Parts: sequence; structure tokens; C-alpha cells
Amino acid sequence: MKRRRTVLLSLAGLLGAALTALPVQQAGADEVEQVRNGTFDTTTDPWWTSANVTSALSDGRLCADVPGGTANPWDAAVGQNDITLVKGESYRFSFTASGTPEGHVARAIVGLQVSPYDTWYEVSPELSVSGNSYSYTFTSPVDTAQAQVAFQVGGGADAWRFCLDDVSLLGGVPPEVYQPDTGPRVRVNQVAYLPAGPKNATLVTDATAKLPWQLKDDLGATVAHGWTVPRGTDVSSGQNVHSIDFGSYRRPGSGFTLVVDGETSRSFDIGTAAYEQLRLDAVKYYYTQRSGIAISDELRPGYGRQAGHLNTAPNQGDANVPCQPGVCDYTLDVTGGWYDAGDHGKYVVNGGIATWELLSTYERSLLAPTGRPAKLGDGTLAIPESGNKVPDILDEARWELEFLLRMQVPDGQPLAGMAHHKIHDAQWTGLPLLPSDDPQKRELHPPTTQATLNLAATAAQAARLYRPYDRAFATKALTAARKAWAAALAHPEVYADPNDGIGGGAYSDTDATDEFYWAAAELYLTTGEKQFRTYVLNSPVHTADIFGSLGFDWGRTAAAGRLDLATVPSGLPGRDKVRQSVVNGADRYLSTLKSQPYGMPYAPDDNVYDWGSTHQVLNNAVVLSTAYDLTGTAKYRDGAVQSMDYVLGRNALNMSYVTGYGEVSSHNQHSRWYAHELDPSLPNPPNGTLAGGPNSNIQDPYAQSKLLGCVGQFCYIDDIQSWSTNETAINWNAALTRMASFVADQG
Ligand code: 9MR
Repeated sequence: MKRRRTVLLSLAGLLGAALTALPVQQAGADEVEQVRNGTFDTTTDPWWTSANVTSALSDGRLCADVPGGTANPWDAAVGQNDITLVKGESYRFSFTASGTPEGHVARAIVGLQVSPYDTWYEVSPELSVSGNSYSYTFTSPVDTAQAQVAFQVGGGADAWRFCLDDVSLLGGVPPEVYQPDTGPRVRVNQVAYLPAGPKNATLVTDATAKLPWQLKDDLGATVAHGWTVPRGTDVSSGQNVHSIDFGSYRRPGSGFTLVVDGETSRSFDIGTAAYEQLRLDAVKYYYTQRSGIAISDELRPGYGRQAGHLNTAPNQGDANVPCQPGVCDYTLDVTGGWYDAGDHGKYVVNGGIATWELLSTYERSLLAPTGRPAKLGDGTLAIPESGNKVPDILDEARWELEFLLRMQVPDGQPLAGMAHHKIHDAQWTGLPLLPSDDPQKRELHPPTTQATLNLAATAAQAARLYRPYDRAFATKALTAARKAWAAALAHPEVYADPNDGIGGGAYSDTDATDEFYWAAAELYLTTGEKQFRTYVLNSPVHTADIFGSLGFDWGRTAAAGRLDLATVPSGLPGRDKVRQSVVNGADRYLSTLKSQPYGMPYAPDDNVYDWGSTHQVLNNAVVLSTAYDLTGTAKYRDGAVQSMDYVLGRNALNMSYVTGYGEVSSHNQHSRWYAHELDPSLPNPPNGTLAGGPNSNIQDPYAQSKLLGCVGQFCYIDDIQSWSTNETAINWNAALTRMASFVADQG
């Protein structure tokens, strides 16, 4: 029935940030209705319902009886298929709906009608008994003739009645321009500057001449003042900016603001306490990523959950996982480890570099002049192993190491000693989904040279670091590392299939020379043996310039070897040159940082921000911090410390990418279990969770619907659907861990 609606709900009030303003109609736009029979005047055809839903015409509407006792929204649904969408065209999706009794939610989606059921647009309004009208505009990221409009109404304990009318998907409407709310134009580190450290800010302004600034304390008194430095157009954001240096002010306190050009910045501290907290929170993140163990609500209030993937239904479990068909004929117990990110997959490539960076945080605390090992020692992280006299950071890393060891191909098999690349679900799952609720089949994917060398490198590093605490484990790790090394030498070019990305990420990489170098370096540093020394010295990677603009990452691991060769004592011939190469890399990052008005050591080629750019900024800062550890030269320390400002709010979006740190911080990261944005009974990610951050390639449809054409720093959105800009990941938090620990040590 086509009813006239006089009142459109105040959409912004109803759904807050999830909504954008209604578009202004462009005169003469060619608008075409895509939905057939959205008005239900005489029939409900061609609408379908899931088998458990009965629907019928009622007063010119479609009304459906929804059963109780289903688990997921999609377990009960009403929809229409075979809708055509045109990539880049904007659509207004509108409908009226009611729910009886009060309080039920309908998840309204436009998505792919067949597997993998991509969702291109979704909203989940809470319905009223009297009914309301809803209207949203989005831009299609795809060309398809297989779109569906569906209303997913399952997931509730009790039965209810859902009624629908006036469903419309109108093509050819003017697109909406997404405008992020970036707050005051003065951009600061919203958390804290170190009292004796650098203090820089960035102003976005049209002004071309210098402007006066004031630093105000918590009472509003001016405690310092000076002039901005005009910097012209900033490439990373496209903005006209000035920079501000207030480093001469050193008195600790909280509630400071910077006032300039009629704007007042978000507030910040001058002090070290926040970094001591961040040092802990960044590592505490790993406990709640653990697989195969119940998460204690006592240790992590609000985050307790059942163990995931322990062969308890509906999990199929990780205790006896077969290979993908045709890959092997054995099963492995690959329980434990950390979930990689927001998915339930576990990957040896990526698990390796993440483990290395946690272990290297610990190793640095033993070796660097400013290192303080007790800060991550036993009892610091509130994990089940706290109190066992082993440093907590080693206990946490061991949870993953034990898993990595389980991924090794057993003796007697053709590829014995290699490591399976990954284990994950056979199909992608939807959100939200607790690890313990994942019903998918789990599969081992083929072994790869890179996974094998990730295992060799981290197990070798573990052998030297755990020896004082557990000799047997150290020996076991070294044996596994040697076996992996030999297997990699025998199979030096077995790479992951780049198309093996169903149910989990591909993590494909066609160059293993860097992983060989890294593994040889760790084996040499642990054993001192000539075979590994010779390999290191003969590797072309050893003398290559490896400190590029994107920094090191899961697929570019040479720096892990180089940094350790530079810092871990050994008799390596030419070690001074190795150390100098790190300093040279740091010099390059320092000059990048100086050229950037936002002060980060990151300037990717053509301004193409990469997937996980926040952690690449931090990893470049790790090189700066290592140069400081090696030389004691203050400019490297200051560069490393200053890099943290960008991650904590001194950026074009004026937000901190670390949950719970700063007045405005990322908190809707893509995760199946920190899915508060989709299910209010679930938590947001824990404080100290790093978001991937700006990614120019915006691979996910949600980001594409909002950010097409974005410039560098603007290619980010804090929405759970944006898996390419806003995921959490174990390798990213490892970079945060390493840098938080370094900055805290400079207090
Ligand atoms: O961070 C990874 C990025 O560099 C890759 O290009 C991408 C495709 O393989 O995968 C990213 O990692 C994701 C992984 O594949 C699956 N788990 C979530 C990871 C973070 O988004």
C-alpha cells in the first residue's frame, strides 16, 4: 500500500553516526525504482521468506511471523532477489517497518544473494509497534544483477511480528558526500607528550602567514606562546597546514590545550603515566585474542567468553584439523594461538612477525640502555600465567609459539619440517560471531616456505629468550627451528596461492629471501654456528637497502633480522656496518618525518597508504628507536617519540587510532567478537587496540560507499564493516607494543 508519510523520522537522532544527511534532490536526475512490488497492494510476490517464517498480506503490507530461538539475524529473513546494481551509482534505500512487541531490530541489507553474501549496505534500526519510515543513501561498489534487498529478523529468543511496506531502492539519486567530523582544526597528540620530549602540533587553516598560538593549562591560563610555521599544502591530507612546536614547555600536568586561529585543541597531558598504561594495554590485547582457552571475566571484566575452537559444538574445533582436500591425509592438533585479527583464522605468516615483535620488545628491554624488563615482568599483564615467575610478556608470546610449533608437518610426511601456511574456516562467516559459536569446518592450508621460515625464526629467537625459564621448551623450540630451516632449504620456493582467500586471508608472498635472511639471523644469534653466519653474510639481503617507505611488515621481514643482528650481541664480522645500516635507515625516516607537517615517519610512494598503515608508521618509528638504542643520539629518540603523536591524534582525522586513548579514538574495529556496533551486548575492542588505519585501496564495500576518491590520511572510517581500514590485528598491536614500551622507557 502506498501510504503518504508526513513525518520522516529524525534520522540523525535515531541512528546517530551510522547515518548521513538526506540528499538534496538534483533537478532532472533520472531516478529508477529497482524493487518490484514494494507496496504490497495485492500480493507479496516476488518476495521470499526463509522457511521458518510465515508471511502474508495484511492491510496492504507484508507481515511476517518470526520464530524465537534463532541465533543469528540471517536465520529468519524476508527479501527480494535479482536486483541490478550499477557500480558507482547512488541508491536511496527506503521502507517502512514495524515490530510487535516493542524492541525488535530488523537488519536491512542490500547485498549479494549468493555466497559469499557480500553486504554492500546495511542498517539495523530498532522498530516500533506503530511503525516508522526509514531512508538511507549509499553508492554501489559493484556491478551486479544478483543483488538482494533483505530484512534479517532472526537472532531473538522470542517470537514476534514484523510488518513491512513501501520498500524502495531508487537508483540515480545524487550521491552523498561523506564528511568526517574532524573537530577542532588544531591537531595534537590527544594522550600525552613526554615532559622532556618533543611537543608538536598541526593547524589546518586557510591562513598563509604565521599565526600566534597559546598553550593553556587546565585552568585556562596561558603557560607558553609562540608563532606557527606555515607549511603549505600537506600531500598526505591535501590540507593547507601550519606546524607548531611547543617543546620548550616541560612542566607535567593534565588538561592542557593549544589555542590558535580561533580554535581550541582537544586536551592532552604532559607526562609519562599514559605510556606506562599503554605499554601494558597493548600487550594485554593478546589474551583476549587467544584461541582454545576460556577468557576469564575476572581477568578482563566485560571480555569473558567461552573457549573458541575446542571441538565443542557448534565449533568443529582445532584439535584434529584435516587439510584442504588433496593437500594431505593427516590431521593436526592446532589448538591454541591467537586469532589473527577480526576473523577466526590463525596464520603462521603473520603469527611469526607478531611473535617476533613481542619477543623483541622483551629482548630490547634486556639489552637497550633505557630498557626496563620488570615493566613487562611476571604479574604485570593479568593473564592466567601471572605468578609463575616467568615474565608475563614471554608467557603471552608462548601461547602463540606453541601453536606455531603445532603447525609443523610431522615426521614421515613428504614435507616434514615445513609449516602449514594457515588454518581457518572453509567459508567466510558473518558478524557478529563469537569464536565459540563458529560452526564452520576448519582446514589446514598447504605448507609454504615463508611459513616454515617464520617458524624457524621465532622458534630460534624463543630458544635464547626462554632458556633461563624453561630449558626443555628452549631445546624443543631450537630443534623445531633447525628442522624448519632444513625443510625450507629443501623447498625454497613453495609459495601461498594468492587466490586462496576464501574463509581467511591469503597472506601470499612470492619472495622468501627476506624470510631466509631473518631465520638465518635468529639461528645465528642463538647458536653462533658457522652455517648460519655464512648464510647471513652471503645473503644479498644482508647488504641491501631494506628500510623502504612502507617499512617492515608480515611480507617484508628483512628488518626483523637486521635489527636483531644490530642489537643482539654476537661475533658477526662487519657488525658495525650492520649497525650503521640501521642508523642510515633511521636518517631516512627522520628526514621523512621532518618533511611531513603531521610529523610521522611515513610518506608512501604516490601517497598510497597501505593496509595497516598505522603499524607501518610505528614500525618505521621502531627503526628510529633502535638507532637511538645503538647511538644514544637524541634526534632518533625524539623522532621515535614524535611518531606516536600521529597515531594518538595529531592527524588529518583528529582521532587516535588506539581504542580508549584520546578524547576521540577508534572503537568500532572490524571484529567478530568485539562487535558492539552490531550487538550492544558485546564489548568494543579492549583499550589499547590499534586500528589498521588509512588504506588508500579501500578494498571493502563499506569504505568504498563512503570514501571513494579519498586522499591519503582520509582513507579511513571507524565502522565495523570497514575491514580494510579498520580491522585489529596481532601484527599491528605488536608494533604498538614495541613503541609504547620504548616511549614509556623515555619518561
Ligand atoms: O594485513 C594484511 C594485508 O597486508 C594483506 O594485503 C591482506 C590480504 O592478504 O590481508 C591483511 O591481513 C588480513 C588477513 O588476510 C586476514 N585476517 C585479517 C588481516 C587484517 O586485515
